[in-house]
Amino acid sequence: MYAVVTLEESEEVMVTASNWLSEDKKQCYWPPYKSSEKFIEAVQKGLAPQTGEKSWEKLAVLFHEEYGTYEEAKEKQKELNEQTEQAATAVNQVTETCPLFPGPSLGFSQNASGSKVFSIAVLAGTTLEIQGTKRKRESRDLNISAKSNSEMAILNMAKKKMNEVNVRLQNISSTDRTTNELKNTILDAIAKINEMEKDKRRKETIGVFGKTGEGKSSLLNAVLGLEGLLPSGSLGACTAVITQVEANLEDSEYKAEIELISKEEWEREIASKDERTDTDNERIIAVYGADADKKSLEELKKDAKYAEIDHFLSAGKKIISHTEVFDFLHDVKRNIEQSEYNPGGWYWPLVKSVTIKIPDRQELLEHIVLFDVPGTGDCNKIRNDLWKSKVRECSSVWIVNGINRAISSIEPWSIMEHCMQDLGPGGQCKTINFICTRTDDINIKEYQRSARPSGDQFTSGKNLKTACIHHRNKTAKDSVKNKFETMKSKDFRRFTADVFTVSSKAYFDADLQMDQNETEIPKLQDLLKNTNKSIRRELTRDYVNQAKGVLFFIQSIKLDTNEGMAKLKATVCKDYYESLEKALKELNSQFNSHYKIIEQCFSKGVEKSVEQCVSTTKPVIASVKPSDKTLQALCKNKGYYWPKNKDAPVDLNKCLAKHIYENIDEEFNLIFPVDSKIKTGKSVQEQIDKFSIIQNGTVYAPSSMLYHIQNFMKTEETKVKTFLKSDVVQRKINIYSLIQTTIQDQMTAGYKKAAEKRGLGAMGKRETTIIETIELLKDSMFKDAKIQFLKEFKSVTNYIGKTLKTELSKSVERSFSQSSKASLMDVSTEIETLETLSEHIAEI
Ligand SMILES: Nc1nc2c(ncn2[C@@H]2O[C@H](COP(=O)(O)OP(=O)(O)OP(=O)(O)O)[C@@H](O)[C@H]2O)c(=O)[nH]1
Ligand SMILES: [Mg+2]
Repeated sequence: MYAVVTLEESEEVMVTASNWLSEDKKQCYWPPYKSSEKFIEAVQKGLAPQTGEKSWEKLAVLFHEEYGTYEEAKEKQKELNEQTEQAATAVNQVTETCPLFPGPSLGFSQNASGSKVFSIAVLAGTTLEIQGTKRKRESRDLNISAKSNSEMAILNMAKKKMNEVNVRLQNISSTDRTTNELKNTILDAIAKINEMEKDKRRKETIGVFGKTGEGKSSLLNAVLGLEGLLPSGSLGACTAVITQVEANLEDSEYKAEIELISKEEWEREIASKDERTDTDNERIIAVYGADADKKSLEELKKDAKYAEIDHFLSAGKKIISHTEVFDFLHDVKRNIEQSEYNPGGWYWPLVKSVTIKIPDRQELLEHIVLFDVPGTGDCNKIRNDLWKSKVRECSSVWIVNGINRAISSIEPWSIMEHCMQDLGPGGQCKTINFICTRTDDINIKEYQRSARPSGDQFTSGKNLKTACIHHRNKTAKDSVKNKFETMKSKDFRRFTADVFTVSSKAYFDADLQMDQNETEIPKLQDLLKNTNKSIRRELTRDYVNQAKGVLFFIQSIKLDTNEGMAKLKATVCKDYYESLEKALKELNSQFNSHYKIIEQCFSKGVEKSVEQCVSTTKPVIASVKPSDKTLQALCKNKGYYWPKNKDAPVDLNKCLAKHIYENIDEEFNLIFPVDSKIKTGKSVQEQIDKFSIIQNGTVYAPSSMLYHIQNFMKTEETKVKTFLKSDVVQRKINIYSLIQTTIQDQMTAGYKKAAEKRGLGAMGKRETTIIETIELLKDSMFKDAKIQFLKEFKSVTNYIGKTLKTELSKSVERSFSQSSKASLMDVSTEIETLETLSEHIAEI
């Protein structure tokens, strides 16, 4: 067996043989070897202590854990060392702003001005003279002022404290069953919060949208500092598949996970030669080669290429992995790129989704997912659905457009208009950034002629070019901001918006002689870094809160020694339950009044929909009429189709839901604002924030058991509220989407019937069938949407109440039911440390 310990004197984390540990695991025999090889050999062999001529020292240690294999123990050692290093890195980042301060190696002290300063020992310049025994270290005490950016240091400090508590708990040996049960409950709780902290799934999604060729992929490459990571469109090529980019936090490989459509889906799409749209034909040519579009499915099946593609699709999923970007791009390209060249070698039509994971970009991508969304044009049912669901996932959107046409082009704005429902009430988007690309691309003479910039700065040479670029950047920024302000859509103004003027090309190309900051790529990188930091801060806050909860719980046990305490506890416990019931009642009544308001709005929407749905839908169908294949595709796709080269898709279900949206959106946004920080006075989040079972004004002496129980309850409340916060967002997206899905479900049979119309006058027959279906269903369809929507609304509010009730009842029960009469351990200093960490995390 092997043990992982921290040497108390040097704070070095080491792997030792378990048989070198004393019984209480507080000391460890240490061999006198100078060579590290010899030391490792002794550990691996588990040499008996005092073997050899020289005597072995006994060192004070902090025991962590034991493992069956040496490798497992080394893994743990690595993990603990990484935690210390991260703390050191975070602290080093603030050394320039923080003066060196002599203080205790861990803990808090007062600085000259009397404010609290958190100081942490950073070990530097370690030199091993004799393996493990004498370490010369320079120990620097560094201060983290309350304002400094040190969430990593705070997290690591909290983790270290909890680690120590864990070790102390494990070392408690008792024959008392209750004590052992308590001990295990607490150990479980610590293990859970450590798991939670390791959970890297908390992500913010940024969707990058824009017309084809405007520079989205190039922009992402520049922001990630990886030229050529995503294929960018030279030689008429462009991105054809929604590509998700995230960090590879596991190893140093570039990885692509490519999910393919099924063989059946592909065959269905290309089956009927006569019904293929231009897009279908384009896909067939890309996969099988020139003229393949002229062949029927049976004819295609005779080609060797068909068997190759059949085999390719049978895998279902494809993984590509390389250590070099260049090799990676080479292999990934044909799966996500579309090109008119070399028809017959491209896989993009067969790809459902692609996730690219890149190493060494933790600072930029740790908690961020970027979506490179292809410019409009391609469409199939699977990807249309994917497109919608991806839009709903975005917490931020970057609209990319060439600076030359930043204002004049209407595409990005119409994409935005089209997405508004899925970004706002139906999604979770908080920010829209407009990114004007290709700022380096300027014809000076032309620009001077058209823009007529005036002033002394327009001299000659490089300065003239720079001046023109700056002038154009500023003009574009002002104009886009202006457009944001004057956008008619009220919905648009709900988002936080900013404008960037970037050059992805100049970021990599020094010959273009643009200062890196002038390219504004660093600004976007900062945006990502800050998002990561704020998520790390949230995770740290959650960790510290939950760690405090565990400590308060431990401390309340220690103080549960008084004879008269049982009575008092019973009374206070009853108070908590009563308070919980009261708070739930209040919450329920708030939710009921929300329900009534939204029900009224919905009813108005239903009324208007019944009256006007036919006249609202007719012009939309008429807009696709010129091409019969488009109308047919629309019917085959359950009322949704994105014709090639159109700015936005045709969406009949959305159009049918229009009057409902008009009537409910405002109220819905007040109840579920996209940003939970926005106070609307009506938001569900505000009701959850307000919810508390702790009576205002009840103050206990800081050393009393009830004080610790109260604090434990506070941390439990915060924990359940944090959990609900992200859950509520997902559920509200679901509520909203029910409007369209209910309409779509009801209309599906009608769409199918319309798609089946053939022969002379099929176009008119399809149109008539759709209109007849709407006429037939209008009295039930919208009402049904209302029923589904309100049912889900009720279910969400019930769920919130139920979760608060269940979780907090459990917490009250846990804190009052334990009946240990013996003290478990004293963690008052740890509580003090974590309280101060809490204050710090609240301030940064
Ligand atoms: N001069 C200049 N050219 C750029 C810049 N960014 C992109 N380009 C060029 O613009 C073309 C299109 O760039 P992409 O990044 O492929 O555009 P995209 O928006 O991803 O296009 P799709 O994938 O079709 O949606 C390429 O030839 C790029 O080299 C820039 O900052 N300056
Ligand atoms: Mg692209």
